[in-house]
Amino acid sequence: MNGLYEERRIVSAVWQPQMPSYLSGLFAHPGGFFSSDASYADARVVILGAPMDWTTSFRPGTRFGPRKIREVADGLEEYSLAVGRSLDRKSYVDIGDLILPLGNVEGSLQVIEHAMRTVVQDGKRPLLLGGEHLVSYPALQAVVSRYGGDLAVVHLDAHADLRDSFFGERLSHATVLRRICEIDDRIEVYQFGIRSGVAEEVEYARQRTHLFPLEILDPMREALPSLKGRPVYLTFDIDVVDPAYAPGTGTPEPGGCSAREALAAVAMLGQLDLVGADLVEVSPEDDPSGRTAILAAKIIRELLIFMGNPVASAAAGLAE
Ligand SMILES: [Mn+2]
Repeated sequence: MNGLYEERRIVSAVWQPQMPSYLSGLFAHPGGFFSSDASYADARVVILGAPMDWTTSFRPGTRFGPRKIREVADGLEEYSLAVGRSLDRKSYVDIGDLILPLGNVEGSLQVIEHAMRTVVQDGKRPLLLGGEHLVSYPALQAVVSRYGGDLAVVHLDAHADLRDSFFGERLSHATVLRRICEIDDRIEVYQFGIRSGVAEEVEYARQRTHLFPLEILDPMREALPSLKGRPVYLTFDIDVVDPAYAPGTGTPEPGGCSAREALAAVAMLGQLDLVGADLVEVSPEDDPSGRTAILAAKIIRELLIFMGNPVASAAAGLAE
């Protein structure tokens, strides 16, 4: 540690996110991920939390994800050996968690979309902390409103999330990628690491997405070069990682990648123009060790380095 730990705590006690008035009424819990030095006006990347778990089908608890990820981030260094670069604390700001109407799915999605749309229209790159995976749907609605059909979506997950409905609900964390596909027919969706789904989803994927089952690194090496130069949105479900490394999630699925492979995958994404990203499904109550949230925080750190500074991507190949 380099003295930063104490500095962070002091800063987070007095720090104000300096949100513009058109956003400030939407947020509770001031942010403070890695104690950024930027104001909202100056930041290139904007971190925000969506503490929602209203449609979680198995173990609830992802509403506590954003808070836990911030808490454990205090234990990480600012420098990434995989990237060969430090966080630029002037490049990002953490504006805290959205105030969402408890149990109200559509109302919550509206709040998330409004906040994300505002951030994107302000020319910034959002980094959304879930929450359950359904939060990615309004996030993508907002991002598509700016980038249109040229957008590609990279989806890392144990689950295909392509059902048309789940227990009668069209808005569910089990249908979220299906809803995203429906926003605009031109959006290309690349799914990696998928190891759970039903036949209906695989059939839909054949028609509509690029689905790569089980593995992440080899298919990413194959598919990502074609995405260079295009705007890319990343949706990272922590349950793509094996429950041995990331037990703190609501619907764990054995047979996933290691933490190291997940970080190597993130490093590869640094080659792309990430215009927005989310990290979802961290459920701290299921993991007293905290390792899931620590992995999530490290992934966020790497994403911040890439998204905060486009030059950083040049070093990304090192980590493969
Ligand atoms: Mn999942």
